[in-house]
Amino acid sequence: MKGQILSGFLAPHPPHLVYGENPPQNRVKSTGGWESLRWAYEKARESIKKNKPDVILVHSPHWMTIVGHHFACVPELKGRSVDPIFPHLFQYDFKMKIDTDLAKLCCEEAKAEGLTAKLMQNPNFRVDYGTIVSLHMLNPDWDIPVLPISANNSPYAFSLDAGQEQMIKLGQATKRAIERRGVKAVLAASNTLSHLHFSEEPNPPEDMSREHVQSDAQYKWDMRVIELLRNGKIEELKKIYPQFIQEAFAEVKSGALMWMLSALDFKPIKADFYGYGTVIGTGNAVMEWKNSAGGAL
Ligand code: 2X7
Ligand code: FE2
Repeated sequence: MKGQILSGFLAPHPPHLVYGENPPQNRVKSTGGWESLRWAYEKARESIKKNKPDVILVHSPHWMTIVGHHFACVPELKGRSVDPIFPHLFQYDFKMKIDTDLAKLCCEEAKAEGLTAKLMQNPNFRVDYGTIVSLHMLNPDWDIPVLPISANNSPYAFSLDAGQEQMIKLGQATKRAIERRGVKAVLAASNTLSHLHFSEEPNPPEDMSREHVQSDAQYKWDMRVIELLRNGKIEELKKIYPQFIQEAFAEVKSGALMWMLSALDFKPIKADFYGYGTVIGTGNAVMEWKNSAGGAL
């Protein structure tokens, strides 16, 4: 059977969301916080439980690779992941099953697109917090195999255009690999929108009286982008993307959103908006693109 992408998610990864939730895997405990975003993720969790995908693929900016696009290819990875910037918020004991057959097909298809691609086969690899936070927030039961994909550094080291072009090819390669593997897949674009944040943290970090947008300009950018995405205006989004990235310092520069939209063939799907919230001033939206809404299923 030909595989298919059931849906794609914009699944931001501030470690504060896991910290605020207090799951048993996180050694650091909080009194809560960032509820609007955490409750937005509850809607994503419900959708995943309902659709029962075989695999969740995640593209994270915090697994950055300089040479090529890497695919995790070890049957199980486990260990403790600590956020290098917020180690007091995130010390997470992870354990994940990986669809290694899909990793191999993704790597093959990425090479067929002319990309440099590699399998990551180090059994002691410490998975980055971006991958883990998005996956935990989407499926805290960890009962669905996953496929972590690295963010190649080209949008930063080379140029935005060349970098995004690579993400578009990576998206197409990912789609073909899923079809060949014959699985029902969900894609997670692990990205914050506006990304300038405060340099001082309140005590405790979950003091929500101190949480707000970093600037009105950033907020306006986020709303403009979300409005386009809610209305399926992908071609218009592409036009303003460079300016958004530059002016809002948007984390989507690292490629996850472009990868996901490309895998969905840039269909004008009206994304379901589950919620928006700031984390230390950055703008974060949880959204879902149901592939069936674009007439593909
Ligand atoms: O990695 C992040 C992020 N993207 C946004 C906010 C806070 C922390 O970490
Ligand atoms: Fe980040």
